[in-house]
Amino acid sequence: MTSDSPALPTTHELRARALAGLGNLGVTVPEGGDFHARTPLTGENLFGLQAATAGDAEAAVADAHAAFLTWRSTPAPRRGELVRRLGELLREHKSDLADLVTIEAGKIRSEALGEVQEMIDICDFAVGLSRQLYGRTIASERPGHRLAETWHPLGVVGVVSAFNFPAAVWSWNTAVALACGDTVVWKPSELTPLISLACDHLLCRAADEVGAPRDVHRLLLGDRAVGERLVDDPRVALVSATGSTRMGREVGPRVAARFGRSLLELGGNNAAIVAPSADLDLAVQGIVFAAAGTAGQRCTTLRRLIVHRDIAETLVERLVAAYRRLPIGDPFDENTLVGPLISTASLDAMNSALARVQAQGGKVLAGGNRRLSQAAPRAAYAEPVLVRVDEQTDVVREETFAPILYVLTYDTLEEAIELHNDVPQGLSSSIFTRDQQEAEIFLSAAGSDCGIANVNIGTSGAEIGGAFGGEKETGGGRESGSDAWKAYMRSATNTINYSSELSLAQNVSFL
Ligand code: UN1
Repeated sequence: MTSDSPALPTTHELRARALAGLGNLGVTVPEGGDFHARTPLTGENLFGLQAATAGDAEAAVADAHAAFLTWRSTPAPRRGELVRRLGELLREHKSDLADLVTIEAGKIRSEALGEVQEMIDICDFAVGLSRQLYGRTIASERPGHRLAETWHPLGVVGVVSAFNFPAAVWSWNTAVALACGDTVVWKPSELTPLISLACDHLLCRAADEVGAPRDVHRLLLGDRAVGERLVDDPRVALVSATGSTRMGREVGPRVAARFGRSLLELGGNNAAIVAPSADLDLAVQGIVFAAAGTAGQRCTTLRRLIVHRDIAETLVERLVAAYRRLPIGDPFDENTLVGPLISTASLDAMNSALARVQAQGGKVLAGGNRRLSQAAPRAAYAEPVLVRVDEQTDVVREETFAPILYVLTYDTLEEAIELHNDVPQGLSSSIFTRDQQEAEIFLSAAGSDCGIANVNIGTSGAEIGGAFGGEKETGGGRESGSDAWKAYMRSATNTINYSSELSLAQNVSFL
């Protein structure tokens, strides 16, 4: 079904806006190839770019490895100066960077600016981190001995990122990896080359300005084959990959087969429990942002709502009203809250999930229509959809990367937590309640099994200060804040004998 058409900028206008933004950033676009930058706002191509060849990938890893040999011995606080300069440049160019995020990923202005802010925040964090790469000193069992732990850089980090956070997820990895003394080769999503060129350019500029080796960062635009080279190259010490569980299932074993490390941020199927005591005003706002924000295309998007039977009718009524009022359309329009899906393939996946869940007894309560603009038939604007389901069928247990929120009901908290955890993914979760006991049970070992568990706030929109990542098929990785930096370093345990005796541990005597 289709509904009224949104007024949209033309591809020509978007091309001009992208070129103006790139111009302000000082980026020269390597136009002319058959690797296309495109925009989901109209679904059309913007320019042809040059993709990296196998030879480019080989050279990028070799150069980044050579740079690593210098960078690893640069004092960490000096390395932090590079990240500080990057943060300053991101602040200066916030608006142009946000434009590119909107043009390529379709985010509304406020979320696109938020994405750049997330980059600035992680730079600030990593600058501080560059003076806090602490190891422990451990009490030795032997007299005249000291036992200590030292953290060293790992090597080249291969960053494979997704379209939905085309810049922020790169920055979580890159700012932290650089502070830790690693160098980075980045393979961004094929769907977001322009923002990638802009980030790479600002980082190269920062490197020149602070006198860091230029090859601390290399960008490889290209398709899956380019990413595969990073996965299989033994010089790439860590592969940090964000994407689908299907992708992670291939990357993880391939990297492990060569004894490399991987850090995986894969699919989520995030749920919120809404208890009878919940503040419903707060819950409705939190739910609608988490489920319909970013057109349902965050890993942290709320996909399942588990509502207590006593309040289900009231809450659903309020959600239906909120869904009917959601402004959908041009993400550059200040009033829009829901921009386009990334592609018509995403819309097809959404429609197919909806058809399947309806065949399994699901009832659409609001939304679900395509908004078609005659001027942009290749764009995929869709109404976020609320679907009532009686049980957690296979469709509900899958991650469909689109704004579908399944609503389930429960009677006891135990049952709610069981439903909550009964999916293969384990990224983010939340409970809306005013009952402290319920909140604490949800946060306890017997509660949510996710890497992120929140109270009275939605599942999406995490701050950079905490570690970000999830369990089960989400892949187990932790990025961003807290001590996620340890994934980008290796530790060495040092035993130092400052006595004049050779004493053996475990009271062993020899000679
Ligand atoms: C992602 O969707 O890949 O917590 C990352 C959030 C954002 C990051 C999402 N800070 O929603």
